[in-house]
Amino acid sequence: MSHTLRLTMAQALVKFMTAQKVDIDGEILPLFDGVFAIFGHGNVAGVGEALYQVRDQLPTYRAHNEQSMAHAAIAYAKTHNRRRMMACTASAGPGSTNMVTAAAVAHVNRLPVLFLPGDTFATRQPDPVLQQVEVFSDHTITSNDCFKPVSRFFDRITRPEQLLTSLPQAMRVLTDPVECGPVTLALPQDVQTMAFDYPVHFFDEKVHRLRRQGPDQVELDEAITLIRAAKKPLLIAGGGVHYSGALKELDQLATRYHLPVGETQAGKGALPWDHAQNMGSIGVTGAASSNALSADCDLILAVGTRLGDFATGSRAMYNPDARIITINVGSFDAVKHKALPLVGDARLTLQQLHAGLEGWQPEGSWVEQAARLRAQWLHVQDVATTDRGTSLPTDAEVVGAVNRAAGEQDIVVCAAGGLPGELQKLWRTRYDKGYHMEYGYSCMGYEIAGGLGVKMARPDSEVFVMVGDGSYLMLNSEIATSVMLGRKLVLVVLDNRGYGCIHRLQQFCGGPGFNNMLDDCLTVEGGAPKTDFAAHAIALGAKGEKVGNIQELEAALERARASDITYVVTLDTDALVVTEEGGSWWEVAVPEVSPRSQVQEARARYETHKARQQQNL
Ligand SMILES: Cc1ncc(C[n+]2csc(CCOP(=O)(O)OP(=O)(O)O)c2C)c(N)n1
Ligand SMILES: [Mg+2]
Repeated sequence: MSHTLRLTMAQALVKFMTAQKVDIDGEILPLFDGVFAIFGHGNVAGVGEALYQVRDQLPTYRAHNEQSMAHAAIAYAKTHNRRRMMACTASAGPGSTNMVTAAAVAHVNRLPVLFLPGDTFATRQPDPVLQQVEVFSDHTITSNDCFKPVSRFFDRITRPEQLLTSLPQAMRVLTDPVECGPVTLALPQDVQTMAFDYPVHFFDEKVHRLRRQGPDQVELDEAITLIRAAKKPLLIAGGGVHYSGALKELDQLATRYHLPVGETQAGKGALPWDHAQNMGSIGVTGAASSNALSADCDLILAVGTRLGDFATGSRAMYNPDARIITINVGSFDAVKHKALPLVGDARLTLQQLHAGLEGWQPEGSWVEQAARLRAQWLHVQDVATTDRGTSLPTDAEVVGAVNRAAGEQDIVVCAAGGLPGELQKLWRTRYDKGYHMEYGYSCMGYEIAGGLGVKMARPDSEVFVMVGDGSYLMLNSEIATSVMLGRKLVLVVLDNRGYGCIHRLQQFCGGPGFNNMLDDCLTVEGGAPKTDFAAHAIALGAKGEKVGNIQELEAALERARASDITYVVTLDTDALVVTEEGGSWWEVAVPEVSPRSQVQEARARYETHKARQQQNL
């Protein structure tokens, strides 16, 4: 009996992928749910032929843009809390470099995607081939080297037998709670087609399980001592709470010890909005309640968060005298902000903290202050999201209408523009996966493609994609894919005729309206045309309509819900009005010298905030 199997490198790769399984609460499922592919020279003959052979176990999805198909793969993995994932293959050259931005999105957000870019010939015999970037001084470099800084693991498979050692490493990274992120295997097109006698056991089924690392006893004891000394604690919940599946543990800890909880963009939904300990979002686009508590607390327990500038108000928001404890599965994040690191899986660590805090509780007045601030913030949300009946609604009013239309198990998706701020402040998240925001890279063009990935992961949920005119125009190709695959989305396009949030930021920094809103740009006489987003979506095979106010939007959302294909509702919105309450300073550097007095004034404000920030460095 032969103990080897003669396969091409590409055939071995996809066969190996079909053997990878994951254990989710006792259910064994394929780890890779499919492959997004746009073929071209560099992957059609090798990888393409191999994918065809396994199409029944590992479906191939043809998308319309390499960057956006990878966004869909990212959103898919995020919706599955990194337990299930997709691969993306593209042709050598432009097809592959189109995926580099998406690799960065996956990298920043620590989400697993297997990137399989085609690469130039390893033999180099036909060099230079079509789409080959020639580096004069170094022939080992190809355009796929661009993936290196945005991959957690990179390899170029220049011989078929390299898979034997490379694929286990790739799987380690894709399934490791700390290192999790994009993996790139660059596949020279000739090597994809080369055969090798692979050992049969290489293709044995492998079941991956989430590794849970408990906290170190010394770090745990130190943390418990510190918390016991605190009177005014605040817990910050980040994305790690979701990925660890620590929702129940968070709820129990927060409830038992009356801990106020602020949620980051990635953490939102860790507690349902109506949980008594949920103080709303925290940070630059956070709730006034969480932010006020962060300025006054004596201890911050940061769980599963990178503590990025949006969560910390560029380090100027928290009480500089507060101690910070960081519960994080990775030491890289745990040591930030002069914190006491408590390295470990969030679920296990919260369980052990819970047990160790018996008998402790925060000061009564702190608990009361938190409850009061929470009630005030809920009132702000109510007011901001109520329809004022105008023909130019604010983003907040649209958020309110979509939130009311969304059911218990539905999901809102967003990434860039003014909407992430309004959504973070105002969206009432009913369950853990109800709020899908890509705000690690905040990549314009993630929204629609991301919605597709979410829908593929949760076909029974209605997926509401909220997107600005700018992001829509930047990358909308996957509307066609959503129609083609029958993965229905509801898109709400907020058309304020330009890059509204950047325009406001420009004004805040003392700048004149310049090159952001369409009316402030170089255009032909008569100005930039009015884009008909509904007609555009219809042209791609979706349904679409334009509405004139919130009341009409609510009615259109009903029709959108009833539709069985992707449905686009567009409306004009106010570019200037945003929710003033809540929020905090965000460091954006302002010119030190300028002939404009507005810039000089903005610079003076900037320096005041910088002074406060210094106390927290
Ligand atoms: C790929 C990418 N390019 C540029 C930016 C910088 N940027 C952030 S928001 C924004 C404008 C977004 O416009 P729109 O989608 O219309 O939303 P609005 O700001 O009007 O709410 C820009 C240019 C980005 N985040 N991503
Ligand atoms: Mg806009």
